[in-house]
Amino acid sequence: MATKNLSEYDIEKVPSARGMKFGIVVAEWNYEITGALAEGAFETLKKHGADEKNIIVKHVPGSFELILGAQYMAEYTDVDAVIVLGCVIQGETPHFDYICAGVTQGITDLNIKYNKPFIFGVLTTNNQQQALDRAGGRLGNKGDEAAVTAIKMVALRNDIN
Ligand code: RBF
Repeated sequence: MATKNLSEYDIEKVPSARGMKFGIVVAEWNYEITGALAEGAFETLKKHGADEKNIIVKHVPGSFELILGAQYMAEYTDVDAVIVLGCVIQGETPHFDYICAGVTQGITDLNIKYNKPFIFGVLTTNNQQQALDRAGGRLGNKGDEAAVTAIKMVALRNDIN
């Protein structure tokens, strides 16, 4: 598992997010964690120039529903990128492998289907402490990292297009 601080990045290498539109889909399961991821993502997008009114935040029950929630976002809004945020903790579920595999493949497929960035901000950890560490704790916030990734991918599209 990565041990780098997820909130540390080279600020010089992050393009401006001015004018970009983002969707954030947040799983309610383990909300203590996913709410913190969402806050991190939202604040990081704003920090880099995104307008609050260009960030749509929607919630789904669990990580498994992130796939369809993200598809709705792409289908029914004009966002440039979708960030999905969830937290699956191994100790709490025998479903762990199934949920993780389903979400990973589902989100991967959406990138190709829509030719649009769907950013994978799902923590898959062995226990709650590891998740807390990555949701604004000792190892930063995966939401921050997901937001920076979304900005970079939209900028890449704008650059090539
Ligand atoms: N959703 C999560 O986002 N994280 C979890 O750790 C998680 N654990 C689950 C454990 C069990 C036993 C079940 C049945 C569901 C779990 N889910 C979890 C919810 C799942 O993503 C989905 O919302 C439900 O399975 C839909 O009924």
